[in-house]
Amino acid sequence: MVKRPLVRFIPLLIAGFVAIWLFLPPFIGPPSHIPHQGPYQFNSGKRPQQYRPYPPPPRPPSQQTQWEERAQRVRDAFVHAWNGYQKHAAGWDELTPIDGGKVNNFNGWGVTLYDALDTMWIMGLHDEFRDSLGLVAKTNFTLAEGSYAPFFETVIRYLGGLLSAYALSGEPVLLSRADDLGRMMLPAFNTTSGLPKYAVNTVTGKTREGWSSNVLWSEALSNQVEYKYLAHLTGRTEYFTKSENVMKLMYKADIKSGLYPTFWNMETGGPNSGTQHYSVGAYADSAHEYLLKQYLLTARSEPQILELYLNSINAVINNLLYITPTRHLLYVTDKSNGIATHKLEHLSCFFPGLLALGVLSLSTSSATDSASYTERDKRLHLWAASGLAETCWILYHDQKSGLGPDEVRMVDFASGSNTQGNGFHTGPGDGSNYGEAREKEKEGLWVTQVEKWVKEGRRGGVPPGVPGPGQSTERVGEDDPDKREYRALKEEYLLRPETVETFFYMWKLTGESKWRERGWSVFEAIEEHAKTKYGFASVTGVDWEKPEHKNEMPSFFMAETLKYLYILFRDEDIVSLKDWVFNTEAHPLPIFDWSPWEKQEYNIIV
Ligand code: DMJ
Repeated sequence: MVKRPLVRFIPLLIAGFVAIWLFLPPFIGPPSHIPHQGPYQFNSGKRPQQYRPYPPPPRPPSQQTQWEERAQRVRDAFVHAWNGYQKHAAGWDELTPIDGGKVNNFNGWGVTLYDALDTMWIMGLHDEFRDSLGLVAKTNFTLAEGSYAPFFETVIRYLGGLLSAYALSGEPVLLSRADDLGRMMLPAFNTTSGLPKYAVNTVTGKTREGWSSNVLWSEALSNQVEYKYLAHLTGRTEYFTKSENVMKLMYKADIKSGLYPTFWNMETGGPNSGTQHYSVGAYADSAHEYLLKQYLLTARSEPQILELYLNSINAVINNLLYITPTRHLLYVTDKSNGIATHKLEHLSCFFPGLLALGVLSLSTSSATDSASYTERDKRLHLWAASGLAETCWILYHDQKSGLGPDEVRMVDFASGSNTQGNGFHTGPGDGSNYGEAREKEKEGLWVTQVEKWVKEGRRGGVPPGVPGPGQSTERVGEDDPDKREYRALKEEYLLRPETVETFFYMWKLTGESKWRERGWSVFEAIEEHAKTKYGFASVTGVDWEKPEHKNEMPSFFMAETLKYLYILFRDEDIVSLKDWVFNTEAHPLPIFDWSPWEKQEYNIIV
């Protein structure tokens, strides 16, 4: 009997298919350690439609102008720090710059590399960039049982770094890892309210609290630009919905005063009922930032966010801004249960930059912005930005090293009537004339001074606390530190970016060269006092001729401080604010518009 040839091969074919089905998935699916969540849900096959071309890599500085030469000096500093890290700490989180050692303090996945990737691209360090991709490709973001990745830091540094490097270079492995990490961090949102927990074990999905059982405002509201962009790139709905749920809780909280508290309740998703603390510094800072930045990133398609930003920013201006009595230094402080601490943190020096970004990008006549944004807002925000930026600069300029302290206590208007003899008001319970002191203190509220200035005929064209055109605050205090009207509470400079970040935005907004000059003097001070054989070190003793090194080089130095200085000095607008929004770790993400199916899927009402 003659067998038909095809029929003879059927059992063999079936066996072949079964073998492929059994063995191939581990090689083509997501790494097996990632909790398997099924294949991508591209929402009935509708992938994002608006692909933007990757921008051509920026050219390195031409060295034909003084500023291009200065940009080149910053690039050299970056290379010095990178070489030290690569040689002595590759694969570890951070370099210890005094002894050329290494430390794992952010999950042990090499945070410095992730934070530095996009800066390399922007600086035109393509060999360094390419050489780093191998390590990224191999990373699986696992953690041992009992270890946890802090949600906020992991999102802003690792996820933000990957997404930005992807947006700039188009290297697919960066998006692939961003998607892995984004998914592995999602269990943070699995709480009663949906506010994110402090930290996650990326393998088991277990979560844990941080030092506070409350949710900090900055931790709740510093993931939306990353997760929304990731949702846009991958089409995965849950990236959008989980992160947006935090925004919904903010709208629901309906804070009439506009002052959004620092501490939120994990169970209810509303403000915590205990201490009422308001700040733009630690624990709150980047939440302010993400209100405006979300609005801008998604091409102004979510107007509710702009309203929230303006309400909250105006409340900060009305309640947390003060000036000092003689030097008229404008500063932003925090309040606990109505009592101002009169502390100014280096961290808060991002705030004038944020105001400047608002003034630069919002328009009182555009169809989208003008529903909430008024001429008065614009004027007030510009004044506040100029005055606060001036004070942030003064904190550097007054010090012998030229580097700014991490935290200061400002002299307030009540000083003198209720002091310890050193010019500093000591707060409640330290004298019988406390009520009188509180009244005097209120006089120092910036809005009180602005109102007075208006009533008295607007002398000088700008209110107290704001330098007039061409004016600069004098450096003081070499002979007598009390003349400064502040004293340092933390005398260290931790290589932080906030002040030079603000210089960058002020330069873009005003075009006044003083912001570049100031940036240059900060850079020179960093080179002089923070440079070590292996990299750059945080320092202590900013008002000494020779500050002491601390054995740490935080990853944000290469992500933020050097990047902002570099783009401040470049003559070319290499990362235009028309096209890019910087996350809170200075990772630029491209502005995108939700496509019609996304608006429908995510219920974005325009
Ligand atoms: C950075 O990691 C980020 O800017 C964050 O939002 C707060 N501060 C540090 C640097 O100071």
